[in-house]
Amino acid sequence: MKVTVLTGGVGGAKLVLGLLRVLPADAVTAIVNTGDDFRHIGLHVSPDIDTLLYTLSGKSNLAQGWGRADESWNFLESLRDLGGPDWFQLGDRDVALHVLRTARLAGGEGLDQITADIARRFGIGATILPMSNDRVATRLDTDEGDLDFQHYFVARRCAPKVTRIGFDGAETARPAPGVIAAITDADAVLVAPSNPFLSVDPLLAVPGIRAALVATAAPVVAVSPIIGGKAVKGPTAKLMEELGIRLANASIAAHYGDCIDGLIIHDGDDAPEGLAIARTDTLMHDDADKARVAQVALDLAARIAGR
Ligand code: FO1
Repeated sequence: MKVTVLTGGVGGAKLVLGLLRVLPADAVTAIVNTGDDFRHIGLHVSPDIDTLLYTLSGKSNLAQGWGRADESWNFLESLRDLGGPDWFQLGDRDVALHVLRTARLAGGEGLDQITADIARRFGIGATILPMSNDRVATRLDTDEGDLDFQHYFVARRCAPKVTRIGFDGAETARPAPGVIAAITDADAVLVAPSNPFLSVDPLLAVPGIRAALVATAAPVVAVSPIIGGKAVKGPTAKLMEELGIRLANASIAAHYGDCIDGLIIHDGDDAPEGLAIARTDTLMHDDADKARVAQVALDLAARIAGR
């Protein structure tokens, strides 16, 4: 049984963690959004990859939702004292990963190779693939002008009103090695309950990924990010309203269209027509919740495949 997950940040990492409780690690591949990546004080930051690396290795700062647990902030304090930017916080332990990644990229290695090495060092058995080794940058047209993702998300706390989302570089980006095969050769493909517009759309914008989802013989099951008629965290609800999209599972199903065959929805929420549905409590608080949501998604995939 091989399962591939398309994922963004925290919500996706929880689903992958759940899968690792019900499947052997070598059966799981995560294809990760890199549209949030940017350069900050000369360092290459890959937030969604790092959220997955830290979550799967038990190093993540759960309270903060990003970065490492057990962190210290000497680098940031010194940077601030020197007049450097402190709006984007890099902890001391986190900086080590950023310095190494940046140096290895400058030496000509691919983000995929570097990520695989760090995953191995962290003792992670699952395969973690960036969606692309090429630069794809999520940008937002807002009432405050054109913003890159981190300036919108962190510096401006998602306050600007968004009129359009674009993915710079996507047209010419190539899927990272192994990405298309991971979709084509999987027994099931899951789309994590990450923000469909900010975290999953960058993946779908990389030429070949959407087509692979449509063409794969594997059932493709998305987990809806809507819980109790609301978006559980982050800017999803505000963004959907600004883009004129109703906050409903029907909108999520319509947005993914023929990319998905099934949708996992939260108990009591609206059930879109025209695709296979399974219900569960999709709020993933503890490890048992994560395993349950993962299992419900796998069961729906098996039902769609007639297994
Ligand atoms: N998010 C914040 O809200 N504030 C930060 O200062 C911040 C720093 C940061 C450093 C490294 C990293 O990998 C992630 C970081 N994040 C921070 C999270 C990140 O901006 C977003 O959560 C993701 O891009 C959205 O998935």
